[in-house]
Order: sequence, then structure tokens, then C-alpha cells
Amino acid sequence: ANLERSFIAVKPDGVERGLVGEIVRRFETRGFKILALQLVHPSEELLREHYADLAGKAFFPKLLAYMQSGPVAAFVIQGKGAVKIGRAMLGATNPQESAPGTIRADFALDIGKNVCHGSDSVEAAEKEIALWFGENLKSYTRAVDAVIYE
Ligand code: DAT
Ligand code: MG
Repeated sequence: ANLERSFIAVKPDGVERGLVGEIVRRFETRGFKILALQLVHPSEELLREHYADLAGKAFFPKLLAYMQSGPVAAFVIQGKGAVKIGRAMLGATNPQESAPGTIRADFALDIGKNVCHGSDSVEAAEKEIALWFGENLKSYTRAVDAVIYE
């Protein structure tokens, strides 16, 4: 139950603006375990797979260019409710509609520069983790989990 995983990424605008530490910190202090962490220069092929469900959208070419405009800080969080809580912490896709206190509300204004990504389902998370990090992520134990979980 505490082993759910989500794929989170700080997009190139977030990396350039120096938000990687702040965004990773929010997930760490919430209690999630960081399982993997890497700066990636994603290929077009990887992004077409990552965003396969959006391939028909008018903004798709712009999205591909945006995601290749610089490195992406990709990471994996593990913990209770990782997918749903991860999405809640990012905020609504359009920062104009994101609730205050969410990452997108606190650091973004435009939907096309919304700073971060998070998996939208457990199945998507599995797919995205495998795509960005490969199949065999190594886990580790933390003594602090005994304090975070009842
Ligand atoms: P999310 O990233 O919240 O899961 P999504 O999967 O629907 O949202 O879209 C992926 C990204 O594509 C999103 O973070 C920003 C961009 N995007 C989505 N809708 C857009 C739109 N209407 N105009 C421009 N960019 C858009
Ligand atoms: Mg999405």
C-alpha cells in the first residue's frame, strides 16, 4: 500500500528557473521516498511515447519543442497515494486554474509553461517510469518510514 509509485518531472522551464530543488523538496518533505532522480535530455521518440495520448492535439508540436528546449529533471516518488497526491501537489494543468499552494499555482502562469509533470494513473506511472528509467528500479529502506506511516 505504501509502495505506489509516480513519475514526476520538472520541465525545462522549471530547470532553467532553478526550481528543481524546491519541487523535489516538496515531495521529500511530504514523506515520499525518492527512488530515482536524473537530468534527461529527452529524445523526440521518448516524448512521442510519453505523450502518445496527446498526439492528435493542435498543441502537440509545441509541446514536443517545449519539452526539448532543455533538460528535464525526472524523478520517481514512492509512497501512499503517490499518483493522486502527486497530481494534487502539481495542481491543475492550466496554472490559471491551479489552487494556491500547488506547484503550478506557486510557480507558473501559462498552460504551455506549466513547470512540471506527474503521472495521471497507476498504469501511466508504470509506463512512464519504465520509459524514463527502465524496468528495474532499485528500492531501499528508510528508518523514517516507521515515523511517517502508522
Ligand atoms: P497534465 O500535464 O496536467 O497531465 P495533459 O496530460 O492533458 O496535462 O497535457 C500534457 C501537457 O500538455 C500539459 O502539462 C501542458 C500541455 N497542454 C495541455 N493542454 C494544453 C493546451 N490546451 N494548450 C497548450 N498546452 C497544453
Ligand atoms: Mg498528462
